[in-house]
Amino acid sequence: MNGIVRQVYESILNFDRGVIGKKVQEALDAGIDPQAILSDGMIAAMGEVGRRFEEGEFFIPEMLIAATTMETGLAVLQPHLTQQGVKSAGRILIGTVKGDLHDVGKNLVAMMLRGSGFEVIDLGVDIAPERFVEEALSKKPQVIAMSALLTTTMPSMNTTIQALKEAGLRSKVKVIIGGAPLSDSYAKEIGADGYAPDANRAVKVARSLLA
Ligand code: B12
Repeated sequence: MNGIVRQVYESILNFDRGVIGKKVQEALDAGIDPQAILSDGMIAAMGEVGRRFEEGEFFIPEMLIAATTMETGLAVLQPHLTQQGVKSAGRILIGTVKGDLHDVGKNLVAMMLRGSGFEVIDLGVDIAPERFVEEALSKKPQVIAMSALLTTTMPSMNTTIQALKEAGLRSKVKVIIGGAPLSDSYAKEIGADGYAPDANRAVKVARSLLA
């Protein structure tokens, strides 16, 4: 890993919110690809945070502060990841499902979608199926995007799809899903229209569904 990218990675593992923005800027100034700063520096560090949590070296507070450190770095990276001034490609409603508070990945997906010209309405975290339905009725999105990071909250995606059907909305919106424990086969199983393993591919899937 490049030296400065390594420092970005380490500032997340050291919870160094005061330093990460500077390190990201240094990496950008050195001409390093923003995507590499994101995946090799930041996303890789969150993977390591997860590993340490599993090993019992990190606890909830460490996961939380690592996530805020990543968000601080992302704020500096954001303008470089997204293209500006593209016309609206469609309206997307996004949220993390009921019972789930993880939002770093969702925020990244929302950011990339916005930067690619979509109008994104971010409902936040812990969004119940009824709330997705209510918001879909009033905001009339073309796409509903759901995020889940826990195996225990994944089933809420299925419940939401059923609720959309009951409300007569299923044929009017495309549903895309994502989050670390999910897969293409799970998307098929619950009848979602698309799945993507990362934010870049989320943009591609949304584009192809609306093409
Ligand atoms: C940070 C973190 C937390 C923070 C979250 C803070 C926040 N604001 O988000 C806090 C401390 C709150 C937390 C709490 C818990 N966590 Co946690 N957490 C993590 C950690 C370390 C990182 C997640 C992250 O931010 N990753 C970085 C982002 C960029 O990646 P991502 O979320 O996967 O998103 C990408 C893709 O998945 C995709 N994507 C994501 N969403 C969407 C949506 C769509 C539509 C699409 C197309 C794509 C897409 O694109 C994103 C960008 O590339 C993970 C470990 C890991 N390796 O994932 C554990 C992890 C997810 N947590 C875990 C657990 C167990 C918990 C707790 C239950 C712990 C506890 N005992 O209380 C609680 C649950 C709280 C709750 N109700 O939600 C487990 C889950 C195990 C499982 N399989 O269910 C993990 C895997 C850790 C582990 N290895 O054990 N956690």
